[in-house]
Amino acid sequence: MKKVITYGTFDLIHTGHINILRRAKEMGDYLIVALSTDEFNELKNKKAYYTYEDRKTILEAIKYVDKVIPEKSWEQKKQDIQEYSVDIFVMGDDWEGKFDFLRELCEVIYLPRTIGISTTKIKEDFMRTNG
Ligand code: C2G
Repeated sequence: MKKVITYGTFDLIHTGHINILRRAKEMGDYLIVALSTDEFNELKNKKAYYTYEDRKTILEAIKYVDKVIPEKSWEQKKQDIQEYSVDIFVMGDDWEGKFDFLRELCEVIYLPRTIGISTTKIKEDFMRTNG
């Protein structure tokens, strides 16, 4: 069984997230999503609208997602890959090159981001029309 992993905040789920989850799943048989906790989001200077639990519930309802684990630190990726016997690590290409050190453990693939959509844009558009 080929196992794939990806990481992120996945707040206000949108088609950019769905596209990368679908493409990541298509690369294997089992997709793990390491979901940034609320505390880790603070380290990323991100304030998610939904709590970790709500973002986890939403992700678990997506057919491409087989397992959701917490992302608590920048340093856990090697351990996760070994613990879950991951074959492929996938991230959007805004992270191009940042995780190449994982190539000693698994395949590392950066996928093109979906243009024109982001959680930040959703929030800004909403504020502009409803602010
Ligand atoms: N993404 C995408 N297209 C978009 C928006 C996001 O392909 N229009 C991808 C990102 O490239 C990322 C994933 O969706 O691979 C999740 O995006 P975020 O929730 O913004 O994740 P991020 O904050 O980049 O967290 O340790 C890694 C970090 O936790 C990544």
